[in-house]
Amino acid sequence: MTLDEKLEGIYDDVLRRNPAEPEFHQTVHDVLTSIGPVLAKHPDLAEHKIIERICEPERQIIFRVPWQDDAGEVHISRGFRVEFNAALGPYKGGLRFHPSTNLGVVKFLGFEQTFKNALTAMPIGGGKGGADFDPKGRSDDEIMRFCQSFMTEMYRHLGEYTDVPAGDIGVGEREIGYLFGQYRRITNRYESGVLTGKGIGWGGSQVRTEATGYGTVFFAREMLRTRGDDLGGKTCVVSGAGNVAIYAIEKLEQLGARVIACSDSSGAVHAPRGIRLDELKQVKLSERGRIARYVELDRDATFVEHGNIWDIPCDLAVPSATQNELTRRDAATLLRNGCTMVVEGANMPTTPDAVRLLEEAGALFGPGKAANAGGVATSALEMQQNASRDSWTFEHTERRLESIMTSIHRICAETAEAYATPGNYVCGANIAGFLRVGRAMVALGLV
Ligand code: NDP
Ligand code: 2IT
Repeated sequence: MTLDEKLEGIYDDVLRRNPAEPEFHQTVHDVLTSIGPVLAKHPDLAEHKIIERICEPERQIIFRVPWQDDAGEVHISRGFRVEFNAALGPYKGGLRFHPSTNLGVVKFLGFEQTFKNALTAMPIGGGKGGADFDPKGRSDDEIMRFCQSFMTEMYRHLGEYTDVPAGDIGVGEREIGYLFGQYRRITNRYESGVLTGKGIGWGGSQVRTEATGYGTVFFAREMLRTRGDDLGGKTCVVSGAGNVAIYAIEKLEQLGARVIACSDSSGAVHAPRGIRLDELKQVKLSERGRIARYVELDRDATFVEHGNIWDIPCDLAVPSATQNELTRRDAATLLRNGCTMVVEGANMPTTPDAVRLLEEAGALFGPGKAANAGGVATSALEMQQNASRDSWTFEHTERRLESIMTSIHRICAETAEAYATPGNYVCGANIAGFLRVGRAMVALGLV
């Protein structure tokens, strides 16, 4: 899609100042494409150069993370924290441990996070971090040493009022525990609100583990409701088999849908009678194994090595693994096979040309910055419980999550309507997020 002349100039500047960061370029382009009509209605935002400022992270931190493996060999990883925007609250966003992590990836995630967090209407700014460390095959001791070394540098940039990380790919409760332990030791402060995704016994919140997957499904349910439809009997394909995928599958099954496939980076599992969650959790959460092992526990399922999960016919696709995992070709296959809806559990999993194809075909499309915001929203609920030294029940917390997802859906739908793109959740999410951050930036002055 084309940008008007002014936005084109801003985008060219972003390209020039951030070379070789294709994922960051992609997310900026996505937002700029939506916000043209906003500037016409709100000239003050243009006057204060809000777009130019929003595209420039407030602070970018890159650091060396030395660590030793179990054999005593020394490794040097690279750590990142991009503190993108704190107009609405402390920087907030996850940490990713994956070998593909680089500055451009962290910036794309931090940019998305800024808009996503605004959509939750909670007091959280946007940030993201991580390292190019590959946790696959590493022992528990190696993971702990890595987390301790990472935090030994990062602690100085964090604080419950400053910057509050959580998990993302390769970072879950175990890693948050080691990171929190090291932060507590270095600072000598039991500052619970400095990290979210903690364990229930030491300051964590009920439902945070489930929140991203559950929230994505609540969002999908709201989208279907606009067409007088529901999830009952829908056939679904969920890519990935990590935190987001597992709990998306759980909630889809609870709401009467049938999930027939999931995956990891080694291939896809096809279970026409429905994925069995206990077995999937056993393989991925308890054993930390590869997805091929699942078919040993479910004889009705088949494993397709390096198989493309989007070749499996479904009504609803929920990409929940990583960025750009669903291409235009995949979207064409999905549509040909009768798929009418794609909802993003992951961050930016659908390529721009795939999104366009889905929109042109009239399929429902739920962008990640709205659909997967339940994770970070529940992180904000965790911060709220930590600040008041309280802990809520599962039922209460899940009701809060449900109502937040309903509100996010409503603001996206209403904003899309107000800006003459009814049903377009990409425009709705980008504009609503931009307006919330932009107005706060104007109010806080030129800082
Ligand atoms: P996990 O590490 O728990 O799981 C990631 C899953 O995706 C694994 O099955 C992994 O397979 C697969 N995967 C990761 N990278 C790749 C890759 N490059 N190619 C193919 N498969 C890949 O992470 P999460 O479930 O937490 O995160 C999944 C997505 O959801 C990410 O985009 C993340 O940013 C996003 N997200 C996460 C939130 C959270 O609260 N955790 C909140 C909102 C969004 P393998 O094990 O083989 O690598
Ligand atoms: O992408 C995301 O929203 C996350 N990884 C969760 C961030 C958080 O702070 O809970």
